[in-house]
Parts: sequence; C-alpha cells; structure tokens
Amino acid sequence: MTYLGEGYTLRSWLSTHDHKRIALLFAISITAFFFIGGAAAAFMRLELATPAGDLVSDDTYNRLFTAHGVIMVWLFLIPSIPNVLGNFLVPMMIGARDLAFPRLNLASWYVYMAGGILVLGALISGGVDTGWTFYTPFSTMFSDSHVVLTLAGVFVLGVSSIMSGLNFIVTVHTLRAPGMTWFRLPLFVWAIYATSIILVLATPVLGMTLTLVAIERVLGVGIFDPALGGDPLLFQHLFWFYSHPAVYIMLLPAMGVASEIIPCFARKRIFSYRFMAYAIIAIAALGFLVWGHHMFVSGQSAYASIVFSLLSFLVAIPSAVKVFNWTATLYKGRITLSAPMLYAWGFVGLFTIGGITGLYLASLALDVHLTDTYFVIAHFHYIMVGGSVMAYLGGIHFWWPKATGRLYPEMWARVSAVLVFVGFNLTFFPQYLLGYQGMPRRYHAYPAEFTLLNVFSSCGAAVLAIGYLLPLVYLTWSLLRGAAAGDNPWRATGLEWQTPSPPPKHNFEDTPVVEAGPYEYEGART
Ligand code: HEM
Ligand SMILES: [Cu+2]
Repeated sequence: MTYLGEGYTLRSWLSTHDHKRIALLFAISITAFFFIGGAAAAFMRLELATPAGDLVSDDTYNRLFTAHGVIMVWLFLIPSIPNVLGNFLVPMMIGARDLAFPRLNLASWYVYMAGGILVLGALISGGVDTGWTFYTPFSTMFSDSHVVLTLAGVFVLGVSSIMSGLNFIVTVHTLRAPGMTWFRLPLFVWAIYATSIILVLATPVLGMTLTLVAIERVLGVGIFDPALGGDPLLFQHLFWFYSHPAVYIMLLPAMGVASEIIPCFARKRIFSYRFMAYAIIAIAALGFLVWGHHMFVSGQSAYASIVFSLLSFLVAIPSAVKVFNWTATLYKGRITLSAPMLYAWGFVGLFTIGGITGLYLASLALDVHLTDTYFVIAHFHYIMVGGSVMAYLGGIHFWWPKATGRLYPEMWARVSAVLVFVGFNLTFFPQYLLGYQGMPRRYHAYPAEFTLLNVFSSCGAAVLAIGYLLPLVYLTWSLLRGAAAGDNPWRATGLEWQTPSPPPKHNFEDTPVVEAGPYEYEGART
C-alpha cells in the first residue's frame, strides 16, 4: 500500500506522522500563502503601471509591500524547499524510514499554521506598514499599524523553523543507511543539512530581536530608542545577523535541487562532488559574517564597512565554484531539456545575475548610489525568485512522479518554465535600470520619466503570473488523469528512486545498503 492509501479521512492527514504526508500538508499551505503574497504583489505592479499614485493610497501601498514581504519571506521562501521537498526526500535519500522525530515534524506544521494565522490576522485587521524589515524607531515609536501581532506571527514561524532544522540535523546524523557515508550523501541532503544549521543558529536571534521590538513598543523600555537611552542601529545589526543568513536558508536548498536535476538530465556524475559539498558549508559559514553590508549607509564605522565589504566579496568564491561545477557537469553530457532541467538552467542563470549584482552592492562606493533603490529589489528578486522559486518549481516537477505516481504533461510544463523565465526577466531586469537611474523603492508614485520601464515590469509580472498559475492547473489535472509514472521515469540514481512510486509508508521494505556515491550515471559522451 502506498503512503497516500494509508487513510483517506481528514483526520488521517491531520494526525499523520509520515514525513511524506507532512510534506504534502506543507506543500498545500505554502502554496496558498504564495498566492496570497502574490496577490499583494499584483496590486503593487498594477499601481506602478502608471506614474500617478491612483490605485491605492500611500498608506495602503506601505501595507501591501509589507504583507508581500512578510508572507513571501517567512511563509513561503524559508519553509518552501526544506519543509516540502526536504521533508519528503531527506529520509528516502539517506535510506531511512522517516525523520528522527516524526511527531516534532507534525508539530512543526501546526506551529507554522499558527504563525500563518497570526500574520494573516494582522493583515486582515488592517495590516502593517513597517516593511518586512521592521526597522526601528518607526516600528517601535511611530507606526500605528498591527506591528505586535505580526511580530508574534513571525516569532511563532521561527519556532517552526527551529523544530524542523533540529529534526533534519538529528536525522542526517543518526539515520543514514549502512554505507551512506557523509561523502556519499546527495548534495541535496548536504544543502538541507547546512540550511538546518543556519536555521537553528540564526533564528533564535530573530526571535529575540522581534521580542525586544515588542517590549519597547508595548512597555516603553528603552532598547532601540535613543530618547530612552537605546540604540536604533542595534536593531539593524540584530535583524541582519539573522536575515543575511536567512537568504542562504532560501538559497542553499535551491542549490541542492539543481545539483540533483542537472546530473540526471546530463547523465553525468556531478563535477567535483567534494568541492560542491565544501562550497555549501563555506557559504553557510561565510553567510554569518557579512550582515553589515546592509548597513553601509547607516553611519556604522567605515572600518567595519570595509571588512564587511571584503567578506561579502569572499562569498562569491564558493558561489562561483558551484556555478562552474554545474556548467562543467553539462560538458559533453547527454542532455535532455526536460521541464525540470529548464527550471534548473533558469535557476543557475538567474542566480548568477543576482549574485554578480550582489557584488555591485557590496562595493562601498557604488552601494551609496544604489542602496534603497529598485536595484536592490531587482538583486534580491533575481536571487530569491529567479533562483529559489525556479529551483523549487524544478524540484516539484522532478519529484512529482515519485510523490504522486503520475506523470505531468511535459509540453505544458516546458511552456510554464519558459513563461516563468521570460516573465521573470521582463519584470525584474527593468528594475535594475530603474534603480540605477535613481528610482527609490517603497513609493507608490514616481516621476513620469520612469514610466516606460515600469510598464515593462508590470507587463512582465502578468506573464509571470500566468507562468505560476499554469502548473497549478496541469499538476491538478495530472493528479486525476496523469499517466502512471513507474518507479523511476528519469532513470535517476538516488535512493528515493529505488522505492515504488508513490512510496509505501515506511519507504523501504528492507534498509538499503549503499555501495556507491550518489551520481553514478552512464557518463560523458566521447
Ligand atoms: C546568494 C543569495 C542572496 C540572497 C538570497 C540575497 C538577498 C538579499 C536581500 C533580500 C536583500 C535586500 C534586503 C532589504 O533591504 O530588504 C539584499 C540586499 C543586499 N545584498 Fe544580497 N542576497 C544574496 C547574495 C548576495 C551576495 C553574494 C552579495 C554580495 C557579495 C549580496 C550583497 C547584498 C547587499 C550589499 C545588499 C544591500 C543593498 C542595499 O541595501 O544597499 N547579496 N540581498
Ligand atoms: Cu546580506
């Protein structure tokens, strides 16, 4: 019997301890939040299609971009790949029957939902206008919106992050099948492992910081407000100490997904496996040392800025190692341009553009010109949407036959991959130009000279929206009508492909014994 057949009642789903079912619970919830966050973005792009601020008021606009940011970061990107794909795959990839703590896994979903409801509650009761960054002193002294409720929601979401991170760490340490040594782990598992370490180390700092904001706001204790003896920059240090590592929480799992898809559809071993694993660790570690690059114009010491700038440049090294190794994996490969591969290529290209423009921002002099402009918006969307969301969708397609036992319509999937790629670039590339020309972020109206590029951007957003809605349609269709997939339609090598599709409750009848590395494909064309 498959894991899907283990009970059809709502109760059997809401009380399940099976990592695969919990992955589906997360998949459904984060998809819902993705489209709610997307709706806020749609309103913003609609407003920005004309220079006048004629659709919503400035105050409403502030609430829209805050809702968009908070939802996309904490309710979608952070949990997306770890809690959906990681949950589903990590136990199977290491030859285990489940995560180490199945109940904690289910609890993490409930806590996530509680956080989501708190955030939604704040939005429905009027919203928040601080931006997802909650900068003080605005958030503690001046904002008259639902700051504390939102902080509480994000705090609770952080608890869910920590629960899941701990679960993955313990699982990878203790439940690997015989023969599954560290350097035989699929790179996706390495990525989730490194991400989990960031989750466990960085998230408590976020929780503490948000609590301090709430304490100052509610009780008037002077922490960040200089009038009360506090220090407003302290907030930025604490916030970015979490939030820069958090961008790697969003990015490393995406890198893991690409590292599974690319070898499979190039029929080659991943180029330089060990350096790929070391690069993941290096990025995770360096990610903790660069937060000050968000504060170059904040008045922090120039010497601190020089060090933060230098360290930020260092992150480029392991990132470039990964891009080169994915490319080298393709060299002389027997390449199939399947939908997951298209998504993976989109990921690599867009991440590279996002990473390189990160270097512009990390350059002290240039950042003064670019900071708080649309250039920054373009930069982080190239990383988080072009990068992480593309990879997430690639992963959803790649493992869809495993999770559901059905094939998706390949042609439509390729169409949607191309639409997402084209729509994405049309939306966000003009924003680099706008930022460079000086258009500031977070305004609902702008001078007429910026109109043309903004119209491009809004049209691109419409294409992108179609690209995101299409998979919702054909994947639902595939659930009901899709052709049977067979156990391993891609002839992939990972342990998860050695189980039936969909897998049985405990994944493996007998614990597998691992005798080789993860990417034993036929090899290069000669
Ligand atoms: C690799 C994954 C990355 C992600 C997910 C990411 C994400 C982000 C985000 C979300 C912001 C905007 C924060 C805000 O103000 O709301 C940002 C800004 C910034 N990023 Fe990145 N980033 C990444 C890589 C890099 C790299 C490699 C560098 C430098 C080497 C970099 C340098 C910067 C700088 C300097 C800013 C601040 C710009 C400013 O406010 O003036 N980023 N990034
Ligand atoms: Cu950063």
